[in-house]
Amino acid sequence: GVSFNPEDPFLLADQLSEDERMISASAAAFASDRLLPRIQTAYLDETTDPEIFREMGEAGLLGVTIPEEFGGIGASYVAYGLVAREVERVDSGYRSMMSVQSSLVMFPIHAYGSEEQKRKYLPGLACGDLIGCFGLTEPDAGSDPAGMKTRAVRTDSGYRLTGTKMWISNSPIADVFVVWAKSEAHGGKVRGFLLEKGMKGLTVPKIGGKLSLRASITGEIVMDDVEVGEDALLPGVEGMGGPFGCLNRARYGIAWGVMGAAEDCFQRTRQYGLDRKQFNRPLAATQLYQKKLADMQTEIALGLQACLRVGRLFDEGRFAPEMISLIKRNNCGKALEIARNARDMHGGNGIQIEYHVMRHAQNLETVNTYEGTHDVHALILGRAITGIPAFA
Ligand code: TGC
Ligand code: FAD
Repeated sequence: GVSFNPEDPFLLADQLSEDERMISASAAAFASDRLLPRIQTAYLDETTDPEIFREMGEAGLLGVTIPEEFGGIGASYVAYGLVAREVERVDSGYRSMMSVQSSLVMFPIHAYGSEEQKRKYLPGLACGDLIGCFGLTEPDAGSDPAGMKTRAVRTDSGYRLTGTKMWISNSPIADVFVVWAKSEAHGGKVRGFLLEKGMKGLTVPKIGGKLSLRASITGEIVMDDVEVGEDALLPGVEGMGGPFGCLNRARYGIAWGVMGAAEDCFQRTRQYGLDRKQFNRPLAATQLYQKKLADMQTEIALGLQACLRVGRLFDEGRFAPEMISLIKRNNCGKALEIARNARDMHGGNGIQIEYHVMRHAQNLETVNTYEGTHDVHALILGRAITGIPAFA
């Protein structure tokens, strides 16, 4: 037999390739050396250091699935998930910065872009010299992005874009904008456009006052007759399948990422329970505390194993979007519950920044909502189960 490892109950590490283990270890080292020391101040002050992108790029953490010729490392989707898990162990906001750049900006440029667009943007995005953002959501189109109002109309030399995108991660500090709009010239179908910082008519106000994900900057993308050339159009995709193809990847990464946040909560709570005494014994000696730890460990072990399974299917090209809805929904909901319990199990200390658990819980409120809310993913699964779409 083997001895049971409470931090890796199903021997997940055994199921990874040598490359995947190496990438995971280097992401873990980066997260603890470079991200952890900054997070408390960044979170309290609601500041995002744009330099983090360059540091992530240097560490090889941006666009890991993108081929080497464009600056990536051509790694597996399992490796990408492992990176998300390690980064989110520190903070969901840092993982957000990484996953938007990798899955929502580099992926569509690589998958739907022209050769010229790939050469122009991907290497800079991979090394973090360029920061990207992804504009799908609008003030009146969140869960129903097909209801977007942003329009592209043809001009002599390209397109003119008008509309407002809302809740956009990275937008105030972005150099490259992947924006989705209904294009008159394409029968009103949704098309992707690449905008650049400084274009006339383009403004990116920051959304302040967030009580969640405070280390990741969020803003709007306001397009007031922004004129772009024909070369700004992503030629390779038409319709909502374009943005959804990106979301599949980001949602998959989030399913791994939130398990990292949950693991951090679990490990901190286990240690706290061993150290803290009440009634002359460690909290961890009580049945209730142990039961809660066992519940946490169980959900994390099951959640990670499910991520690995979907990741392998992803790498084999055998995934269905519903599989991703299942793990995104389950793992976000479970991680949020774990973080809230961890907060409770820390007593009064649990509300303090130094104990980390309440920050995770606050962050996970956002993660449970973005990239398709918990309930929207239930409806995606419900449609697959019954054959009846219940959205509208
Ligand atoms: P529906 O009729 O289902 O589909 C329309 C077209 O899209 C195709 N499609 C997909 N393709 C690939 N992958 C998927 N997952 C796809 N889902 C749908 C579908 O085949 C169809 O294609 P075609 O060619 O037949 O037209 O569309 P619907 O409008 O009824 O969709 C409903 C619903 C609820 C499923 C969808 O709208 C949805 O997923 N809503 C949630 C919105 C969302 O997730 N937004 C995320 C914004 S980005 C973000 O939050 C970034 S945060 C990042 C960070 O900081 O980490
Ligand atoms: P709504 O769609 O208005 O939903 C409100 C509530 O109604 C939810 O509980 C929802 O589940 C429920 N609901 C909605 N429709 C139904 C239905 N048919 N049946 C039952 N219940 C329903 N978007 C981007 O494009 N790019 C980004 O980079 C990005 N980053 C983000 C960063 C942060 C910090 C946040 C908070 C959001 C970000 N988003 C981004 C937007 C995010 O994807 C949306 O917030 C999300 O899709 C939900 O949309 P909404 O906020 O409009 O909520």
